[in-house]
Amino acid sequence: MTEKVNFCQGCGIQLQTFDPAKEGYTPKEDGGLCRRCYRLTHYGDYQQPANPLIKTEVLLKKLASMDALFLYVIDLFHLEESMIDGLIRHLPLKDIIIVATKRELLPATLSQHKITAMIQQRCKSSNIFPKGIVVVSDFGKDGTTDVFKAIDIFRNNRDVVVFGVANAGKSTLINALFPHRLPITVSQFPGTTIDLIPIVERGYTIYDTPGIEMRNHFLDHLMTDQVKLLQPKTPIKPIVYQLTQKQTLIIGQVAMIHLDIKDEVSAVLYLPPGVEVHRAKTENANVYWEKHTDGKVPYLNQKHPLTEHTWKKSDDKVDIVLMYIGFISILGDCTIKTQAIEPCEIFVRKAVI
Ligand SMILES: Nc1nc2c(ncn2[C@@H]2O[C@H](COP(=O)(O)OP(=O)(O)OP(=O)(O)O)[C@@H](O)[C@H]2O)c(=O)[nH]1
Ligand SMILES: [Mg+2]
Repeated sequence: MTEKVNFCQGCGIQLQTFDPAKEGYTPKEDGGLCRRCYRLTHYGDYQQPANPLIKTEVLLKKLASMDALFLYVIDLFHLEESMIDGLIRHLPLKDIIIVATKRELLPATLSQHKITAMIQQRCKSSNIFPKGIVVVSDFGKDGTTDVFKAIDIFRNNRDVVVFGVANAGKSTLINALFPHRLPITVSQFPGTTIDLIPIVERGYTIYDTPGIEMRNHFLDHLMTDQVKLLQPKTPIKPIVYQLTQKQTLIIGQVAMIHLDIKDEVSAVLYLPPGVEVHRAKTENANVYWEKHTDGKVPYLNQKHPLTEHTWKKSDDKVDIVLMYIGFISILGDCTIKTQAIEPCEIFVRKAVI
């Protein structure tokens, strides 16, 4: 007789009742959730899995072997962080629909047309040509009809795979699509879903999948409270600075952005409300950095060295992207030099808003 294997309905891990120290433990044989999901859901108590159960390469290979419609979930506020390097190489010839989440975090004045164009342009530069783009908002609740419509048009009798980087909002989206089901566990921490979760609904199977990790995740270097502060739940209120001469924006304890301004520059900050920004004359910035940044949000649990970069400003309006934090739009003539502690990646792109 073969033993029945149960899987956690929150994260997809195989359940076991014999070793509380190991992953997938549940005290009850038929409990729907592992202890990690139970504690996360009921007490907000996060425990990082010891190892990702499925390594990214293995996961991508598995996805490549599936004949399915692929819903690629991207986080609109973290568009760049949502892009998967070499996606088309990993998943060649797949039918892909982009589902862009967290729309409500961006300004309400940004039109649907502009958002779609921005996604299309970013995808094109990575050779991704999706069959369709659906924009959802408000934890997936606003936009489910459009997601189902896209599935119905492009599924062609196949199953559906929901994939994307960690924290993009894949599980939240699936919970919004099927609100009558026991919810899949979601959290502010990357790596919540740890194995494929098949959901049979509407005559097909839709799979939730673990986040694809292409890089060292900045959030993994932060204390728990910091991770929460960087995950906005309500629209971002842009903050505008009019700047002249040599000015530096100091972002928490992670980065300095030095602007050498010709005439006048406007800097629009799209950052989560908890992020602490200090503005200083560039000549005073290093002193402030040395003496006053301790404990400024975001801060890391360890000291890290600063890396420096000078950027060529190709357009009049560019965004300085602080990966996993937010971005700063710069309009006007200036040179940009950035200094950031190592896990905090920065780069400059053509402005998206
Ligand atoms: N503001 C906002 N936050 C969202 C939205 N959708 C998801 N989130 C938040 O994003 C975080 C990650 O959501 P998850 O659904 O767990 O993301 P995931 O892609 O399943 O992540 P992994 O399982 O780690 O790969 C959580 O804090 C969610 O509350 C949204 O539409 N708006
Ligand atoms: Mg998930």
